[in-house]
Amino acid sequence: VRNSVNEDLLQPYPKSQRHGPSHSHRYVRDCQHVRFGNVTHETWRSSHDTGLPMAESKIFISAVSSNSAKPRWVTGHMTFVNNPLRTFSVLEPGGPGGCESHRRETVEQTSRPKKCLFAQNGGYFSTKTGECLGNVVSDGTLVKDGKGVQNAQFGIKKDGTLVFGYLSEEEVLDKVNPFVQLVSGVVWLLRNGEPYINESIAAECEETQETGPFHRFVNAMSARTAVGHDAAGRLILFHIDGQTEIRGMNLWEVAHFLKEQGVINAINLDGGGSSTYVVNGSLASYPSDHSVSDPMWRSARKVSTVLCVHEP
Ligand code: M6P
Repeated sequence: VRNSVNEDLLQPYPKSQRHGPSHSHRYVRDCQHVRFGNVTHETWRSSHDTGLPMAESKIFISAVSSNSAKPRWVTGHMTFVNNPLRTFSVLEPGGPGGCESHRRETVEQTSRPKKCLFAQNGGYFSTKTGECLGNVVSDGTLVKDGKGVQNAQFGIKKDGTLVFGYLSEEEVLDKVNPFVQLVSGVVWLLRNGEPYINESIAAECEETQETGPFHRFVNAMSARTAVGHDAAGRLILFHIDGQTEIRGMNLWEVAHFLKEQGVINAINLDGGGSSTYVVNGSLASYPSDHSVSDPMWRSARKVSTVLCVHEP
């Protein structure tokens, strides 16, 4: 999500799509490859070994080479979370009630009262109104109902199952094994270990022409964040620094990077100037937004929901 210049480049929601799905869940289900049957999401049992440290944060500086160009250096973090049912929360901006009041807050501010050891920005929001977009379930409470929006979702169910993909409204509102955490992204990056970007473009986007804003959103180099899981059922938070069209990765590069690191399913979350990584309440990334008073300095953007790793 960007502020002013080139407003649409990292804004994945065309105006017509900001208040609901462009396709019905039925469409998403019917148009996917037959090998997936009727199921439009993937599930994985989360790790719940309490003997392991709750999480590990790793820093990388990696070369990304796209075809002919000189390799670019990209910096970021991967956070590996054990027992995510107990140690991971989706937080509303600025605390409970933040989605209802369309609040925006820095990741540092949102993460402090909850004592998050690691935190990063999460879901998309309206840059005009501050509204949390899509579905949000925070610690067992549905605080934002996306009304069947067909964007890539990540959630954890009450029994610890990790869920990635497209959900019907009934699945979002399931009472038998309800979601205890749920957040909406844009683009399902990896499905069962393979890039699912072209399928996501078809499922999430009404712009079918090659040069539409959604393709620009996917192909733009930028700061990015994502959430996924590995074979052990660890939750994996991904963050990279960047600057839209200058530094960072496009979504294909993110998907390949995650695949190489053993990630099985992953969805893309808000990026660009929103991309922020916080350790113990302090900024640990290089945000791309320029300070308003002097563009020499960079400042962390006030964002919407936060992914938080905390003590059980
Ligand atoms: C605007 C300004 C810049 C910022 C850019 C980021 O141009 O606020 O300081 O770097 O937006 O936009 P995005 O989030 O799309 O990367």
